[in-house]
Amino acid sequence: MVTSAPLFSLKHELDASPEAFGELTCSSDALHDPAELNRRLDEDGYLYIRDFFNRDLIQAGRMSIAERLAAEDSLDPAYPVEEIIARTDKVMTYRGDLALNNPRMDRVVYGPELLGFYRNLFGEPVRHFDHTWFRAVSRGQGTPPHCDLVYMSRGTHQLLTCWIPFGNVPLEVGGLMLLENSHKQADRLRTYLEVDVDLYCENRPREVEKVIGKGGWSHPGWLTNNPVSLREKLGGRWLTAEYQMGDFLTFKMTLIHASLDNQTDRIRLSSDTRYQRASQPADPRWVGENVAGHGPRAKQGMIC
Ligand SMILES: O=C(O)CCC(=O)C(=O)O
Ligand SMILES: [Fe+2]
Repeated sequence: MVTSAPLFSLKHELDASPEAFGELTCSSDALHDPAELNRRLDEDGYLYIRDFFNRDLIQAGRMSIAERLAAEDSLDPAYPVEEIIARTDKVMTYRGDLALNNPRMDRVVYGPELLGFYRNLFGEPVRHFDHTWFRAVSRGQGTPPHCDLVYMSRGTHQLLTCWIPFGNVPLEVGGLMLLENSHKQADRLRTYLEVDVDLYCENRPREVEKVIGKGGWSHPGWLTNNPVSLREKLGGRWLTAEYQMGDFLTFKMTLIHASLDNQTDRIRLSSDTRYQRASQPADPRWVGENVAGHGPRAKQGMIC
């Protein structure tokens, strides 16, 4: 991985020294050995599988997004649509709407290849959440450090996220990065990991007004806005890769992750979706045709 130019996350310049920054370990060699995959998943908290999907499938998903972005006039007309170059006045991050009613996207994220992978990994029938998280990240934007548990802890915690790039993502375009061994720091992160972003304190009028009155969040779910000082505190390295179309990354609910900032006008496209054993309970916020998500139906008051 060549890191000659400075890299940023949430506008903080990352420490690119070998103690602080490194490359994800690829597990494609163990693809057909579920015992070994599970051993690595427990040890590392993630599996990075390169070259898994047929690129035509990813390219088809990518084009479905390109067409929608072009139709809403988010792309710079000076470039071919398939290059997915943003108009400079467009700021984008989370764009779940782009994956709604999108068969070419569903074909990738809920297709037989990926479900087969999880079936093998879990060793029994699996299910996925019915919501597809999708991101179209424009210049200067990135995702703050967090664990996914705080957004989806009302069912089994033996749930895995799958992050799929829909386009090649060189470092300057800003892909996902994982904090090495952070899944082994659950004791230190206990207060944070107990957060459920849809709970609120009904005995605190300001919180009730924010969550129920204004539809806001009691807690954003982020651990911090400073990936550099977080790493200095917790240790480990920020791990990432020069992702290629066809790759995916899967990881545990308690593994800290964030993204590099996009330093280009190319929009970074990626999905993140969730998979678990079918025999275990699923978080009801993410199940069904019209999911509750983090909307009003998901909010639960408690006395704090
Ligand atoms: O793609 C990103 O920037 C964030 C993705 C993420 O948080 C996830 O995959 O759980
Ligand atoms: Fe996440």
